[in-house]
Amino acid sequence: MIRSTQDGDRYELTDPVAMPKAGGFLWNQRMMIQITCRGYATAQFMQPEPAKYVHAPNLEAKTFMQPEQNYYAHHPGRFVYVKDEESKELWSAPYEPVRAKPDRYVFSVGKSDISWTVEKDGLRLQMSLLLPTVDVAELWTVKVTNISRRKRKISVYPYFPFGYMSWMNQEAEWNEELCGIIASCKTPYQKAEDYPKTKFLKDKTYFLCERKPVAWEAKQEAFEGEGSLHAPEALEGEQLSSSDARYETPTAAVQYRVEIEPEKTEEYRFLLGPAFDEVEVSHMRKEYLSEAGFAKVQKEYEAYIAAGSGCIKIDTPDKDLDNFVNNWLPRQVYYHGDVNRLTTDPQTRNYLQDNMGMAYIKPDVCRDAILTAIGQQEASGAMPDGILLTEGAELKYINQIPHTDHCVWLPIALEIYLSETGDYALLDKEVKSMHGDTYTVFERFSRAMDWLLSSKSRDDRGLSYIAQGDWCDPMNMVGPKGVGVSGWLTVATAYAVNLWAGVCDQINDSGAAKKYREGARAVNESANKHLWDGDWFSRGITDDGVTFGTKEDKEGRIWLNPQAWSILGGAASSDKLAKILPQIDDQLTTPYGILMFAPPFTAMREDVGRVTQKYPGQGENGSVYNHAASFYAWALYTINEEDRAYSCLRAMIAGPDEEDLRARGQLPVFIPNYYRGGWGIEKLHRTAGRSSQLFNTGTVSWAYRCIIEGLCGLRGVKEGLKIDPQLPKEWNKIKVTRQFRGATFDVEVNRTGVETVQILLDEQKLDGTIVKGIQAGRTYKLDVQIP
Ligand code: CEZ
Repeated sequence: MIRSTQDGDRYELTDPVAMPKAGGFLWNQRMMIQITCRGYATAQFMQPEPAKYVHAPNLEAKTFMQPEQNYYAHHPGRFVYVKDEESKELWSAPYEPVRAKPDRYVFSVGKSDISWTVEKDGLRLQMSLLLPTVDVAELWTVKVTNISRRKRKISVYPYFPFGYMSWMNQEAEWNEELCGIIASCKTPYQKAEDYPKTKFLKDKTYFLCERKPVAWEAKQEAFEGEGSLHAPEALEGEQLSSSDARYETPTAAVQYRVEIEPEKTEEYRFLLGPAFDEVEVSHMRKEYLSEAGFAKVQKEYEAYIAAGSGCIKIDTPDKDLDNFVNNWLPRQVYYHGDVNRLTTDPQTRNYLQDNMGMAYIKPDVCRDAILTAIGQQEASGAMPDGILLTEGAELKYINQIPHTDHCVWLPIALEIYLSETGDYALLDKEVKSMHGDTYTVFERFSRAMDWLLSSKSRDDRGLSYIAQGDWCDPMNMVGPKGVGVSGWLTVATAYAVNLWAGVCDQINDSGAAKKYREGARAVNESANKHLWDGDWFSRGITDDGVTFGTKEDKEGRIWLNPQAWSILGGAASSDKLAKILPQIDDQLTTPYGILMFAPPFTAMREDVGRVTQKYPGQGENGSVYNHAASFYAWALYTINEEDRAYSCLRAMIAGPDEEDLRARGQLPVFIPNYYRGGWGIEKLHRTAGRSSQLFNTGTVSWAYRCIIEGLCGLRGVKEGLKIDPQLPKEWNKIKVTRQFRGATFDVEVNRTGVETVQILLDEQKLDGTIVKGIQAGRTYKLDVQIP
């Protein structure tokens, strides 16, 4: 049903029915597209706010990317109908809208293109999608090959519906000069003050054909007629009616009538995208719509993706893990760090975590992001809810709701950046904020930590206020009165402040280090005093003084985050750890990963908030929320729990067995933000494991870190590279190639009878476990023996 090819850099699905929502995604800095194996697509571009050039057929609400999106017959998609002009038989590729069973079907997701091969009744149809690196456009190739032994008379109809573009003004028509269908609209608005913003929007959508078709439809109604998408009326006749759309739903369908000899192929190229005016359309056509133009884009885009191929290649007993880590995980990290989920105001925590992963791919991007973020630090030392990335950007949606955790992510991102680069000079850089004050990076971080420790952020007991949310966005009703506290944020504060103390140590500021360590110690003491529930840490205390996430709770009894971060921040002593870990094994572990909490809520808890209203087992309501699981995996590596860490990480990747793949419904080409929980719960068990299909997730930076610094144990420290592999017990050997500070490390790790880790560096015994004095450009050979 699925297979990987060529060193795992493509995944192929050979059945359009087994995993209907499985898909792939491509992006560049101005757009992204997610497309399913059956041809449904969701695309958006930045102008600079996210916008669409292809729409749903009804009025759409503007929102962030949704999990488990539903697809329906008229959902935007990219399709090609094929009609046998002799038998009048009709089918379509990739699979929708006709849903005729193909004789052969391959959906193939590559890192820089997505393609399909569909065979039916002696014809082979190939479709493939490319994106340019900078411009917003889809480059489509469609090839039809006669694989039967007789000459065939067929019509080929690419069908790229535009949807309901606007309730104010929309139309579409064939443009002879541009050789394509051009649709135009006015982006709807109501406030007069919004008019200037709409003036320069790309309100045209074009579908251009390299080869002129015999006919077309620009009006959706004319295409479907009294038929349906399974059998559009327009395809019954000999020729499409060459309609236009005048305040009617626009579409793009074109017809090629061809006679093909056996073994012959007809090849077509198309361009789909948004434009401001016809001049721009014409420019896009010249630039891209040719064989040479496509070939150039393919090369450039491959190079763009290759620039994000990361810093590690592994060869382990787990080949599926290798495929994922060597090809797909860095790609997903790169996507996050390069385009910030295509928002102009990413949530501060997302921005910092998405960019911290870039420390392994393009460290300068991480550095710039840290500077951009602290350039928006408030005068109090607090961090805002979102980081504004373009001029005129505003804090929207969730960023208008006060969350109290944003400072925590600063030292986390910084630590990773410093480990990877050793660039401690960054700390001395002066940063003038958007509010006008100037401090060095060091001072800004200290101010952020001071804020976390101050009485503005903590109550008399020393616990951290939650306001209307912490890392868990929808936990919005624990502390709206300003009293409720977050158990997670309390232990996370200790982690952040401790990390910062560690940085202070590295620059020999022992006074500051002492102060912050003492701060963290006090926080941990408060956590232990007020949040320890006997076998685990509770999740918080509400405005009304009710502690939740405790043994007494029937729902939301044990939460993963307070446990994971009590390990990271030091609140959990070894006695407590010995109690916590088995509880996580028993209560939170499922075949699809570790749950964010359990059991899921089945009814609103007004003192916790809308997280309890999400569908049980979905989203933050007790799913395998991979972001939370990735914190836990990292925490496990910090205490040498390599087996638990590996299984936690491994469960984030769909497959390899078929049953698992079917349950998840997703190809192992990205980690989704969640897999449904509810495993073992009567009404929820059937859907347990199902993927959200949402590739926007803070998980990936942490997962990549876990592989590099945890599993492979190749972690940067100020003086060099520290070697401390943590292979799962059943593994005896791995090979790794690691890029680090400009040098290459070829590493072989073997489990032998040694008592402590033994390291040979270029065949010489290494003193200790740190390779120092690394020279960029050199290749080092490391032979590591582990107990
Ligand atoms: O959003 C993510 C956030 O982008 O959820 C995480 C949070 O840490 C990330 O910053 C955990 O809450 O209900 C909501 O508002 C949700 O919280 C979503 O917005 C959620 C989505 O899954 C987006 O990817």
